[in-house]
Amino acid sequence: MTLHVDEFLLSNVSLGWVSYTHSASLNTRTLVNGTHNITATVYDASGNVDSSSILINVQNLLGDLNGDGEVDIMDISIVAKAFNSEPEHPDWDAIADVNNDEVIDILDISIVALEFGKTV
Ligand SMILES: [Ca+2]
Ligand SMILES: [Ca+2]
Repeated sequence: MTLHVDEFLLSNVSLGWVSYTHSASLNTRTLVNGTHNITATVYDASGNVDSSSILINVQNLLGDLNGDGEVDIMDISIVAKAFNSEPEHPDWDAIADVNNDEVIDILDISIVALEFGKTV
C-alpha cells in the first residue's frame, strides 16, 4: 500500500506541490474475508489533521498459501517445508499454520489437501 501526496491545500488554496510518498505493508491474507476500511491520516506541525479512506474487498481462498488463486501442489509444498515447526523454529512459516494453532503439522496439510483443486 502506498500513499502519495502531491499537493497541500489550505481552505482549498494550494500551499504548493510537494512530492511525498509513504509506504506501508498489509498482508491481506491475514484478514478475514469481507470489506475492510483503510484510512490514511495526515498531521501537520500546527495540529491540523486530515484523513481519507478507501474500502478493500478481501476474498482469501482457504489453502491458497501463495496467493495465486488456486490450491495446488505449491501450497502443499509450503506446508511441507515448514512441517513440524513452531514459532521461533528456523523452518517456521506463519502462512503455513493454516489453523493458527502455532504448530505446523498434519492438520495444516489436511486442510490444504481438502481444498486442493479449488480456485478463486
Ligand atoms: Ca496457491
Ligand atoms: Ca497449525
